[in-house]
Amino acid sequence: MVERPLQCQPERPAVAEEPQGKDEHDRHQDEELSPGGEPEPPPEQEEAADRGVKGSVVLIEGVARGKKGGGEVVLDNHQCVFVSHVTAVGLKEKVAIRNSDPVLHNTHGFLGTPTVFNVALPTKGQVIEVTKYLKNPGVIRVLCDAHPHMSAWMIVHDSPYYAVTDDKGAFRIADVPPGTYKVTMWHAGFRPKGADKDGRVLYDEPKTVTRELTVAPKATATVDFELK
Ligand SMILES: [Cu+2]
Repeated sequence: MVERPLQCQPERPAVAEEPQGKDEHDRHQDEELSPGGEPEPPPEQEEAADRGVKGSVVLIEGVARGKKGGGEVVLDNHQCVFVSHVTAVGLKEKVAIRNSDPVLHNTHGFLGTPTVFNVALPTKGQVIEVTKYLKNPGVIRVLCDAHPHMSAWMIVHDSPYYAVTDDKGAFRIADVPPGTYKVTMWHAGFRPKGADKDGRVLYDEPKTVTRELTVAPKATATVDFELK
């Protein structure tokens, strides 16, 4: 089997012959398209048909007791994007970075300005655990030092009571001890605001919405958030 080297650039489709009857305007449009057709929407703007928002993080604050965190996140460098674009993890839960590509990725996490972890993964299939570097809760911005277009978010929470919304914008957090809590929804921000010096699209500031929620013993409580 021969693998083509992965270039981490949007590739142009191979064109055997010049299409007939196209004017310059059409040709220019073709160049804007990715090989699969329409460019994908940026992950910050993913929205389901019923307007559910994927990739928001829901955090229950101040839960000092309850379940043990058994979560595990593997942040994959796959075809030159981070999978998943938004992840969440509890302190002391396991976090690893994987490279599924035959190119060097350098995964670099920042909590504000300081670096939290910075790992080079030159080899396909390589996995490096970074759990020990995650010492504080917060929102980690993850970038690739080798590829300016790669970015992701990793939210580190102080308890195992968190969730990332699914394709429909839904979430579920199990085994919450009865009580009244603040529940915060975090979203990366979705209004494009230009680009940084490396050409990354920048969005407005991440958004948070906090609600109060009471969980009765052995009952299911629901909470809705709206992004505006
Ligand atoms: Cu990379």
